[in-house]
Amino acid sequence: MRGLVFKSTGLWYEVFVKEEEKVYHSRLAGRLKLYKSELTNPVAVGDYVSLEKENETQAIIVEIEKRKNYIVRQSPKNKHQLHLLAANIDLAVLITTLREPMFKQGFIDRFLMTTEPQDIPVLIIFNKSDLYNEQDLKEYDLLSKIYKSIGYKVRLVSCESEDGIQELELDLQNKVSLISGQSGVGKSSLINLLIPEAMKKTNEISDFSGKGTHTTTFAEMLELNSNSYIIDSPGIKTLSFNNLEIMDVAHNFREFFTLSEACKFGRNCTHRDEPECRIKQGLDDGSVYFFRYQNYLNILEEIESQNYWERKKEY
Ligand SMILES: Nc1nc2c(ncn2[C@@H]2O[C@H](COP(=O)(O)OP(=O)(O)OP(=O)(O)O)[C@@H](O)[C@H]2O)c(=O)[nH]1
Ligand SMILES: [Mg+2]
Ligand SMILES: [Zn+2]
Repeated sequence: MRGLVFKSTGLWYEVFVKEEEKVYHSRLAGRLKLYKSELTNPVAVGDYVSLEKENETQAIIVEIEKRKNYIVRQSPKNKHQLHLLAANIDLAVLITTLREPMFKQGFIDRFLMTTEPQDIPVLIIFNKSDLYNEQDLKEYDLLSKIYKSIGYKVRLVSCESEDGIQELELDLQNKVSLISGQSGVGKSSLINLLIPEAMKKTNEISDFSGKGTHTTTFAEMLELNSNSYIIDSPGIKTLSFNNLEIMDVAHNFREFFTLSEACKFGRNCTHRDEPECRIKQGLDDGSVYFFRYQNYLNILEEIESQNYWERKKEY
């Protein structure tokens, strides 16, 4: 049987088998468990798998189909491991807000480090527009200008007033979209607006934090309509890049990569102290945004400050 993993709780996977219109509560075959792997979990939401039926409700995952793409993140628990967040997605939706929680300046660019290597289209959403003052709206204008000019889609919405939600819904048609973002930005609120039936369920399965909010703890795929799916995911606390090298970062800043053709050292230029660097020229002539360059330098600095031997050590 072939099935689609739509929910993963670590040990168990909920797998939907289309021919039977049925969900199997599934475990991984022992040989698929990855010992000493750098991945914390071998199967993710969005994966297509082969199942062996155990009984009417349970099955064993015996094979994982080749993925079109996937998103990994450094595991929050072990920095030497990568957490596989989702597979086979058509759009990565990053929800941010300029208000509550406070906007982290480098966060968008850090997030893009997880989607760029796989060329996954990204939609950046600024939520909670109902709370923005004039200053915030100006900041939004600047940020949307920056990211649109680089080739990302940007939207201003409010889950409270529902401004921009209809347009956003159109962006999600006929796709599998992964919704991510820091905790509290409104991922679940958005999903509850788009899929009202999801609300009751979310409240049942989420941890109750005691502050009147529900925190999503597992990734889960939900049906928007017959050909559109969205994946809710747990809030991102921090994004670190133990797994990246300096050149990976340089190549994953989209506009830097394009322009680096004109750097003296071409694709090997780190755009810092090299002579005749097109990116640094761009800072002067306005073709490169300082905001992006600054975030770029911050990521490089973080990677370099990690102890080299610790990074290379066997685990
Ligand atoms: N004012 C305002 N509040 C919002 C908006 N969207 C969400 N909120 C509130 O923000 C809080 C957090 O929303 P959630 O949807 O739970 O956030 P989340 O991103 O799913 O958080 P995690 O599951 O912890 O990652 C809730 O109290 C929401 O009511 C909005 O557009 N405007
Ligand atoms: Mg949530
Ligand atoms: Zn350069």
